[in-house]
Amino acid sequence: MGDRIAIRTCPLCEAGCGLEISVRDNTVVRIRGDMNDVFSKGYICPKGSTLKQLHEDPDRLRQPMVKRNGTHVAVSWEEAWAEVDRGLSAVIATHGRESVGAYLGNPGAHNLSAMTFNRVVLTAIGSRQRFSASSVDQIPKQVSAGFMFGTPVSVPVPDLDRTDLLLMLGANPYASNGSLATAPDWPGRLEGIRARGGRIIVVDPRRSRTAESADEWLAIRPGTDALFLAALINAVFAAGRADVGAHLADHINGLDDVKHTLAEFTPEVVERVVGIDATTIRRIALELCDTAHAAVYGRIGTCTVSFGTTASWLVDVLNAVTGNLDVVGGAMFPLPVAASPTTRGKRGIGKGFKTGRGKTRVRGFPEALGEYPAALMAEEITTPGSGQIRAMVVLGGNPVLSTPNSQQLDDAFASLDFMVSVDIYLNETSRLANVILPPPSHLYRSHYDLALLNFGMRSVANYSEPVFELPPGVPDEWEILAKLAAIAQGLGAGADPATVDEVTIRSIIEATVRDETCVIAGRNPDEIYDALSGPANGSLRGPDRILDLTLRIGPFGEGFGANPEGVSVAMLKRHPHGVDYGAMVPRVPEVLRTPTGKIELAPAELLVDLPRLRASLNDDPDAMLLVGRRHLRSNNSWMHNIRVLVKGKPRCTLQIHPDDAVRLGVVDGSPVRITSRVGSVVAPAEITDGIRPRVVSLPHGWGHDVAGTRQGVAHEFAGVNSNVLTDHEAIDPLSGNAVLNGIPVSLVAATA
Ligand SMILES: Nc1nc2c(c(=O)[nH]1)N[C@H]1C(S)=C(S)[C@@H](COP(=O)(O)OP(=O)(O)OC[C@H]3O[C@@H](n4cnc5c(=O)[nH]c(N)nc54)[C@H](O)[C@@H]3O)O[C@H]1N2
Ligand SMILES: Nc1nc2c(c(=O)[nH]1)N[C@H]1C(S)=C(S)[C@@H](COP(=O)(O)OP(=O)(O)OC[C@H]3O[C@@H](n4cnc5c(=O)[nH]c(N)nc54)[C@H](O)[C@@H]3O)O[C@H]1N2
Ligand code: SF4
Ligand SMILES: [Mo]
Repeated sequence: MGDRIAIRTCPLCEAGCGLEISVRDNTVVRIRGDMNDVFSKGYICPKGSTLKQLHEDPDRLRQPMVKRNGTHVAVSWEEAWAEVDRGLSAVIATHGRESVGAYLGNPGAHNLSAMTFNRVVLTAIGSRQRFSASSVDQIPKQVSAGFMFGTPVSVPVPDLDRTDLLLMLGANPYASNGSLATAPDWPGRLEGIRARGGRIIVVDPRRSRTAESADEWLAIRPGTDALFLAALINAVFAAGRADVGAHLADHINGLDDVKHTLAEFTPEVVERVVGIDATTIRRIALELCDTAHAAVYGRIGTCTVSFGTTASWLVDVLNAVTGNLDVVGGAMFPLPVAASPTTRGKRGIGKGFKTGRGKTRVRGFPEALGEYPAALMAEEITTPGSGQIRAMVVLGGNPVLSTPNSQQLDDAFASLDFMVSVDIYLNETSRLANVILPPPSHLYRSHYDLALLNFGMRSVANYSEPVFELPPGVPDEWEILAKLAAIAQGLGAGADPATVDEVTIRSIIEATVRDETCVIAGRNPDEIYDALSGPANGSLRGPDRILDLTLRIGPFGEGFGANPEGVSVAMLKRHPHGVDYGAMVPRVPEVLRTPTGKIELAPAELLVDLPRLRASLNDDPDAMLLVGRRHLRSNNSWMHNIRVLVKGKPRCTLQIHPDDAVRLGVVDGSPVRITSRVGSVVAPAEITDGIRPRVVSLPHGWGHDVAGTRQGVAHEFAGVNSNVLTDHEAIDPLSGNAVLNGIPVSLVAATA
């Protein structure tokens, strides 16, 4: 029998590459890049093909696990649900709904079930104790975008394919494949900039692979990007070159405020702490003004730092004042195909964005995007009092490795009355759960990148059908989430996920037809329901049905008859390689959702942190600081059980400059003890001049040698957990994001 070819989008990272999967006798024989994918055109990284190994990994859970006498045993779904019902109901009955916390992990952003049903679980739990990987990642960018442009997904992305100068801070797309700027083959797109005679400047304390391939590498001191950006903006004003462009002139507030509030941050004032000289800062400021198509882009190294929100804000201010915001080849607003906050509602104006609608129980830290800082999860669990978290629901996350002060969180989770993890592995976090509910392998699920395409460099849409049909009795991930929601709501272990699905879609339809700006405003909800659910539309259910609605009311949507050629799930099924509606287009003012209908260049909510920025000018430039890094063959903490991805040279090493190594008496490969305010680990030294002196780098997502997990390969290549060192007290005050880069540490040579 010949091989069957299945086409699907890779769910592992933000690049969203098209995969061509050859299947023979219900087995994957090969995975390669889909040459016909409208966006990725055959590009794939080494992780993409390992969906086969992930699918076949014997350690990947196929059955629910329940902890009995301290060890996890496989049980039937019925037993697992009964256990969840007992555990959750008891905590809710005794301590109330506020005592149930939830943590949502990163893979949920790449997962259609999670994108559509995680919120159903949260609503059913009905507690404000919500945490997610967002606050160890991108929430600063969402907060700054929210205040500037009106929604937390109004994030400008660099128009890589048409820019001639890219200033990139704290990102290493050669390893990460890009983030909050969705496009496959970032490396190829960067090489394209240079091939057309453009320039790339990389700002990074490490000479990353991306820095190596750039025209210029600026080895900034960790945590000082906000000062660097402030000085660049200052220099643009000082040169009399600030010009937002005629296209923005009528749509912007706060230009003078920016000029005045940043007047003190001259290149000469910041150079000592930032570690980049004033002449270079002034030169780059002018280059950004002089180049017709230039873009500034910042990612992890500008977000997961003490001034994450300020740096994220200043990236867009710099784009604006150099005339590069919302222009081709600059930083542009994506136009996602599925309806999103930037396309829904009234065009050009909105309610705007707020934080602080709630405060954490223990220290009164303000909410952002409906959640609290992951760094503060532990204290909410361990501090007694009304509202203390006594149960946790963890959805596709591994916070014991991924969030600050891991040991503290590990202890806190261990002290809970009840914990449930929806996870494919028994790992460092799920080992602490009373019940683990495993979704099926990714190849059993449909897919659409509902979240990441909000940041797409082109308006593309790809829908993937499941590669394999789910065996009977095995629930899809959305069914697990729907049932968990039903149980949290008090409907019991016998509740039917289909009922939750029905209630959910009905309420989404009701809200949609009530929205007078929507293409289906005022339509009969039953008619819309039938159009989505009927046999003529493939009898869609679950996430596919919600997706179909979202696509059909989007800017390119079928509109329930309004635009018969438009996009829908059915239409995308006819186009397995995706549909491409083109490159980004200028979107101001239509994209804005601020109450003024203008871009707010100097929101009061962001200016409040400037005194702290000023104070940081006095920081000791000689302090030893720890930063992280990513590797192309890792994916945060959870792909280390795939042997082809971890074999070879050990990767969990401490990169250290030769001068520091000599001073400490450390040779290549010898163990170094790294100690921070909260913890201490030992890792082998990797001596390299590709790092700034007085900076060391350790990757995150390692430390797989804890007891009680079931990840044989990861255990063999354990490494150490860098988040034992990161400090839960170090939080960006504007967003609640954890500081994961620029951690003060001390080093000593350890004995082997
Ligand atoms: N020091 C330091 N720490 C960091 C970072 C850093 O740069 N430095 N980066 C941070 C960033 S950017 C992020 S996003 C976070 C990530 O933080 P987390 O999301 O908490 O961690 P992951 O390692 O992504 O863990 C994902 C979990 O989901 C499970 N999983 C995988 N696929 C699925 C699925 O389809 N369904 C379900 N239900 N589960 C699944 C995996 O087994 C794993 O347990 O880590 C952060 N931590
Ligand atoms: N292979 C692989 N791909 C991934 C992931 C993965 O774990 N592995 N994770 C995915 C996720 S969840 C995310 S969020 C994205 C992240 O994507 P990126 O933002 O590209 O993340 P990194 O590759 O960690 O690159 C961050 C860079 O910032 C530098 N840096 C550290 N501190 C500072 C600082 O203070 N200032 C400046 N300017 N630079 C600093 C680091 O040295 C590092 O080179 O990657 C995604 N893609
Ligand atoms: S770059 Fe990302 S999406 Fe593309 S194959 Fe690799 S892991 Fe998958
Ligand atoms: Mo992330």
